Amino acid sequence: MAKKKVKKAKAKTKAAAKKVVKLKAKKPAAKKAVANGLPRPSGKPFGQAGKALDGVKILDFTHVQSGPTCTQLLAWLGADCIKVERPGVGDITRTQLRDVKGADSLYFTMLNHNKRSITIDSKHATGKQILDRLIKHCDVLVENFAPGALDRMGLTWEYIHKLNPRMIVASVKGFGPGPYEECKVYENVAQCTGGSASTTGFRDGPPLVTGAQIGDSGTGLHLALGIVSALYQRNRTGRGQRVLCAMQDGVLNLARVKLRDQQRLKHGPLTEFSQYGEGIPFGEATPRAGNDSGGGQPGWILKCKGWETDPNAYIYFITQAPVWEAICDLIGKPEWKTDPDYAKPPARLPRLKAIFATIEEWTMTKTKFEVMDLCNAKDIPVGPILSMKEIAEEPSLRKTGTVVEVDHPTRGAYLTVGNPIKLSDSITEVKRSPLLGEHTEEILTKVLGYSAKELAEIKTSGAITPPEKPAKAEAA
Ligand code: CAO
Repeated sequence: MAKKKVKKAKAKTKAAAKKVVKLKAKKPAAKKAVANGLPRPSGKPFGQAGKALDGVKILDFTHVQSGPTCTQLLAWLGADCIKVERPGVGDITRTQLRDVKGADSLYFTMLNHNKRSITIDSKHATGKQILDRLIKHCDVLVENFAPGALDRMGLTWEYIHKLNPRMIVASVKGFGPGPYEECKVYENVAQCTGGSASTTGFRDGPPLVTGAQIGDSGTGLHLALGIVSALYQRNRTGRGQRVLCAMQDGVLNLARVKLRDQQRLKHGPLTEFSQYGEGIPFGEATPRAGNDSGGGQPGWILKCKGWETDPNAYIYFITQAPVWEAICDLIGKPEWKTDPDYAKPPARLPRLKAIFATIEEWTMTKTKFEVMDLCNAKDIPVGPILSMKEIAEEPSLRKTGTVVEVDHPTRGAYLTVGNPIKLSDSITEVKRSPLLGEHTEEILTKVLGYSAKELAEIKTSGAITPPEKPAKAEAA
């Protein structure tokens, strides 16, 4: 009796399994999807299946440098970036550092490619209604106003999230929550408060800021990653979230090796710093290290042929341990290979200044490009100091789209830096920056669906046109 029951049960299970298999096989979706439920790979050739961020709509409330860097990256990756600007004024950088009279400055054009511009007075009642529609239409709002400015426009997180629960609100601020959160911040303020300036420069000189805009562009870059991550999470949760990048945090993230060194100080001197070799005691904080490498391989900037007249006839030379013997042969010091004072890295540490002086005697007999060729043939890492002129003229950078020539209706052709992130299936085309309000009508009618009558009413309302007396643009 019991055996019969078991047999029956087994037969039932088999039938059920067959049914399940049959049911699964019938599902039409199974034909379209691969086993893990994802769509089948595109059959189009690489670079022809659209852009990575196609379909992502950005309400771009950014200005100056940090925010525009972020939204320009997203626009290059395919997002539709709608830049909202104050009527008659626009992003303050349009007129800053102007080189061509009456034309948008390079400061603006080089940070706002691939975007559309709409002018809206965000404090005007009709302007607010238009913004409400844009909030409902877009996926991400990006802003880098002074703390509280977005709230003062009535665009609090609660308000935005209620209008569009899927909206991601991304902000750059100078500082995160804490004693300085209300402060306005520019590039060099962030470099100083993020730990970069105190660790840059020469020991016997004042702190230095760097030319690379690690506070503005660096934070914009961090913000772009935050936005893409929030978009990815939204696929799962269906919900938007706030993304905050503080410039102090962004700089500190880029200067993290210096916080590493701060903690190493507790355990003794930083032996890879030239200060150690010179017998100068360390203080309480990570010191400025001149041109020391910052990593485990000692390096320094050395003069090359022509340094007397060319301020960039220099090369960064790294005495990487595995190629030490090749360096000795190349610079004509083969005896150093076996000399106990030079053969091993710890023995070299107290002598680095003299070692680099000897290598420099050799580099000064060659141009920086000759040193580059000779060293790389032996796998010795070196970096010629390239001027911006040399970079602008470098053919290989033009070829890869890292330096791009763009045409502009009012300023003519200019050079810009293209997208440094190269995706094989999402090729970047660099399109010129928009003129102020160039796409206002197009966005109002084609994107937001306003009728011709409504457009006429908006035009006379004053929401998209400059006030009688345009607000004065102040220098940043
Ligand atoms: N319509 C109406 N008003 C608008 C507007 C629009 N379309 N766009 C901006 N405004 C208003 C803002 O609402 C704000 O008004 P309130 O002060 O009355 O609220 C006003 O313009 C000025 O905005 P702001 O304070 O952001 O600009 P600022 O020139 O005074 O300060 C900056 C600039 C960069 C210091 C500040 O925005 C800031 O600290 N941002 C965060 C950090 C940052 O990104 N810094 C890097 C800048 S790049 O070097």
